Amino acid sequence: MTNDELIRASETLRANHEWCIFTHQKADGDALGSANALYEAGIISGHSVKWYSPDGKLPEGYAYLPHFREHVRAESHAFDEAGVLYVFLDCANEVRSVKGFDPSRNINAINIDHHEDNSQFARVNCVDGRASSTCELLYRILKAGGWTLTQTIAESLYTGLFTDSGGFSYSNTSPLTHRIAAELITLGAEPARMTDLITQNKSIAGFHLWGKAMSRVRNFGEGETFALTYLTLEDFAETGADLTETEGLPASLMSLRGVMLAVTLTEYPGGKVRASFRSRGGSAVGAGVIARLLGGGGHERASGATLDGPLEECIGRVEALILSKYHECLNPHQ
Ligand SMILES: [Mn+2]
Repeated sequence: MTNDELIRASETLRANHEWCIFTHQKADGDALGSANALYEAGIISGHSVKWYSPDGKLPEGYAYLPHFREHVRAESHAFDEAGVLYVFLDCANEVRSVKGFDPSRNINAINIDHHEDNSQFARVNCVDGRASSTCELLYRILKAGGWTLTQTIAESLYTGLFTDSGGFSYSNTSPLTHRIAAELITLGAEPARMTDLITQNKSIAGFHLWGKAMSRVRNFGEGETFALTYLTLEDFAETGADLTETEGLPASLMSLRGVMLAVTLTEYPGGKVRASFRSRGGSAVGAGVIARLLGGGGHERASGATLDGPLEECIGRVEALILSKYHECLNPHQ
């Protein structure tokens, strides 16, 4: 990502008075952090800002973000308002967000993202697959363009840096990630307070839901170890937890000793099953590869795919796919 590209993104934002921000389905800390940071930056510099996503409910733990309550649910959008800039944050493609965006229409849109498999769907694409998070990239855009950075903006950006890098622990954590974190701390994003806000806020229902998933984790595979767990609609009904409370669960499976790849399957209302994959560096089978084979996508070590149920069938299918891909990697010439 060159400085010219960062400036171009900043100028695109500056040149448009009205912004419509879009985040992806099942928004995470990075999507929410970047949306809130940009929302705040827009408001204080006199822009008119709206924020849409397909989510009916956002993870309540992030309610400390300044514009959390301004989020509007939208199934689809016309994308035809004159003078409006459509801003996609943390979306690898337009399908992950509100429906109705047609890349062939040359819509006035900017795509700010850090997924390696981003489809470059907007008129202006500011995509850096090496950035730890969309928040890291957004910080660089705002900084390059000389935007005012407040404590509130710093806390929003810190949220995405922290969550997408696993608390500065994943392989996407670079010296730049730490340098930006340091600048955000200087602006008032206090690490201990932020860690409390981000991680120490599970609901008791969510805790019980995690307990169900944890109690069912099982290992499979030989030579290399894989882990799998699942959650049913019944689990949500019994615990009173909602779908937002699974955030962080797929990553937590990687704390199992020796596990190279882990999958969490979650039953959704309506019959779909969401598969979330995490893998360790050096794993013969990467999370990204498996998700793409199932029609999904994401990062090399953190990815997901939406499958057609029933759940039981998905469990068998995913397990078989991981094992066959693993054997293929071991014996590439067969
Ligand atoms: Mn992200």
